[in-house]
Amino acid sequence: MATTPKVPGPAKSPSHQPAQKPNSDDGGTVLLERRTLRTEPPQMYQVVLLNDDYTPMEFVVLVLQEFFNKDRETATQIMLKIHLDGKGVCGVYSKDIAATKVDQVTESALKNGHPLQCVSEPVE
Ligand code: TYC
Repeated sequence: MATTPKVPGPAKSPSHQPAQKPNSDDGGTVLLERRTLRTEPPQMYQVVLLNDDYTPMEFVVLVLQEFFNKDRETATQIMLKIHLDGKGVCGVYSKDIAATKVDQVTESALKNGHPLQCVSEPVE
């Protein structure tokens, strides 16, 4: 069975480079351009802590150290930012890791009897 050489078709999504026709000259030569398919980077998610009136500041600092790997000074700064602004970003992760962080923080808060709220949201 005869096989036809495959020529890349036009780009199907904006993640591809713009489609171009094969270049040709008048001498019967056809140049096929090699095109690189680019993969979009994965959507990232920021994990956000919300302020409330009851969770102790010290507990929030410990959460930031334990689950978000912040040193004590950075954790304290983030906690104070949340306290003043109402919310603050603790870290940016892939979807699964962000969901796990939310679960870990929520479980720890519940276990310790604090109403601390933690959510994740897509970046941008
Ligand atoms: N506002 C709390 C207090 O005054 C402290 C706090 C900070 C609570 C950050 C939650 O995400 C939070 N004890």
